[in-house]
Amino acid sequence: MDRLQQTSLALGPASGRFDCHVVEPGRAVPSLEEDVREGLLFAPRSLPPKYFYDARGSVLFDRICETPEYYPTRTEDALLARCADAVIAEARPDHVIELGSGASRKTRHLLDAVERAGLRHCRYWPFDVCEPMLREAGERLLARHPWLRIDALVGDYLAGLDGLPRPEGRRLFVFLGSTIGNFEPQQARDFLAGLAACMGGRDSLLLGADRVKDPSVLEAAYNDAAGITADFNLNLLRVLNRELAADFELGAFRHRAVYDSSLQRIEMHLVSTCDQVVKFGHLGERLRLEAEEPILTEISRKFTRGSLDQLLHDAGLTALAHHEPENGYFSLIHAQLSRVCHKHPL
Ligand code: SAH
Ligand code: AVI
Repeated sequence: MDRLQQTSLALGPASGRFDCHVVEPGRAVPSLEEDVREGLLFAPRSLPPKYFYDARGSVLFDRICETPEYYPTRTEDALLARCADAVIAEARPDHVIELGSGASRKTRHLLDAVERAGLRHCRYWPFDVCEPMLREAGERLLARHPWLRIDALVGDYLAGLDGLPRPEGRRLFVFLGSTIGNFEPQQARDFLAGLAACMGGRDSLLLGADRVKDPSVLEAAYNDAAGITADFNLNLLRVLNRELAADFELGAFRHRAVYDSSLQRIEMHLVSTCDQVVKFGHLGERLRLEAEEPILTEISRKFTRGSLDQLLHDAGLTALAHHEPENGYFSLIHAQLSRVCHKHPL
């Protein structure tokens, strides 16, 4: 806990069971201002997806998960319900550490399984960039699991994982939702290798990853009829307006999400609908956009069983179990360090 700084706590009755800590960055990461200067002011324009997740963006993502088109959450939820007992029986965790935990809704299956396995001493450590969502999710989980203790971690996992707590005992790391797909290939390998470097021989990782499938299913998932994904995408411009005193007109942009079959990824853009100039008050900069000019706001890579095995292998991890539904829409992989896997199974 030495590298963690504790923040004040505003939870009600369950406050004795909830703490919130700031995870100090292990290495410097670009600020929003730097990302805008590097990525947005010059074509091809792009921004990292982490800026979606202010309080409003996190709620919008939670609503995306409820849309009929966005199958990943429902599919992973059903898979977890089915395999949580097996994962917990194998991992026997003293700590569950979840990266990019968001609303932690699917995590309830793991915590239910922890309870059924009689491991009520197990602590939950959700790690996310969005503190309001950590607190809201924490309240919900504490109400559901009266035995649970939560140590929420606020920070940016792209700043490295060295600042993560290293509590004694067996740790189950969890990275759900196919958030790994929002990383470029090298970034995904480095991220998982960094995670592997934090793991000991008795620790394991549960990784959720979306699979390659019919492009029409994929494109529908990122173009829901109710327009919630479009709102989520446009929310990025609200973040820029608020944080950098920019003057983006949200009505002058259109949401676009298309599947690139050769790169096996959804690409999400904000497209300027006219020639326009946007001012950044805090930067003293102007952004000139032509009609139809795109800003890449997110990639969402889709995997095959083979590409997932390769990714894990490159990061020094080996699958202990690979869970998937009959239609092969999603993978949940329980993995361990490769160097201990053959010698000492969990
Ligand atoms: N795991 C949840 C949420 C997925 S959405 C699920 O499966 O439904 C992605 C989550 O990752 C969001 O909660 C977002 O706030 C968080 N996130 C994105 N970039 C992050 C970063 N760089 N550091 C920490 N958390 C991040
Ligand atoms: C968090 N992440 C895995 C989501 C995805 O599917 O790539 C984010 C998202 N973007 C639009 N819809 C959902």
